[in-house]
Amino acid sequence: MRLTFLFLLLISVSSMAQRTKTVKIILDTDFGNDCDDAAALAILHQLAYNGEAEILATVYPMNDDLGAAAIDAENTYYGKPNIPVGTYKGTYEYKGKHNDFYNSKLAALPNDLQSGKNAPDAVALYRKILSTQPDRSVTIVVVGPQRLLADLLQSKGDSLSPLDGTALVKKKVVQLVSMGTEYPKGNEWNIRICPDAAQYVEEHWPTPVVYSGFEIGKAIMTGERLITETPENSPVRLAFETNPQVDAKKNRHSWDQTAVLYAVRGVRDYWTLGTGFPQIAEDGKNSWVVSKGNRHYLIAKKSTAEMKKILEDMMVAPPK
Ligand SMILES: [Ca+2]
Ligand SMILES: [Ca+2]
Repeated sequence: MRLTFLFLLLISVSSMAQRTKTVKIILDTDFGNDCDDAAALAILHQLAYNGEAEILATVYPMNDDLGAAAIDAENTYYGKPNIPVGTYKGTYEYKGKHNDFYNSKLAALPNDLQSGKNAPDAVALYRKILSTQPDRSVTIVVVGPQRLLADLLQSKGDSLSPLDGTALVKKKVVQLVSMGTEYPKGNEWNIRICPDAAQYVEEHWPTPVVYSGFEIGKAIMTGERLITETPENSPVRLAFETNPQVDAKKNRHSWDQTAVLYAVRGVRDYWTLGTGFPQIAEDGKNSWVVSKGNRHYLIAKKSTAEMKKILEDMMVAPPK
């Protein structure tokens, strides 16, 4: 009797392990200012090849016309030229310079968008995609400033959905993963250049939020294998070759890749989760308050060498 029970238990555990749930992702990325965005999108494509992720859309929060074309070029390189790309059409003045370290180079690779002028408004695209998805099914990963998310929450019901933005997010989104803040305190770029949006999102976002803090990606240097293991037209390689912030070995911190990896795979044995919430000041500085709730931060568990291998294997993997 006991043996039968054990046998059944083993069968059910092994079928649970085999069952892979495809995570529906919208990636919100400030492509161009740092090369980790290009690497994060590459990783997301590899996770999509595995069946671990489905890329519903990619959106660009900056007010220039290069980013959307560069994102479309990388999606095209990975064989997915029709993934929708939305771009910011507003006039917010970010509190930090957004550099074009590689967007013009990537925008020159094959892509049919060519310019943000040909891309839909990103908030409208968010509303359109969310309105067509099953309830509580979409994970949003933001690896840039949170302008679009704050605008989405404050959007009104329209022909795409009668729900206002906050109600639409509450109905359709299961989780927000944010590369932002620093634990236990800091002055992280994505928050600092658009602090009012980050404050609004932290206070009003109606689902659980997991922050992959500055310290998580900072510890993991990746990129050096791109030079020897990928072709010259790889958009990820181009981004790392062009970005002046890489180190002598062409490595850069893995801020955005870690957020994407968590969004798709969860904690695994990579991380554990702390619970609390970030207090975000008007100037974007943050400190974390440890308490109960539905805001979390990643805590590193696996060694940085092991994390580097996991991330870099996917950064250099070819298109399928
Ligand atoms: Ca396209
Ligand atoms: Ca970024």
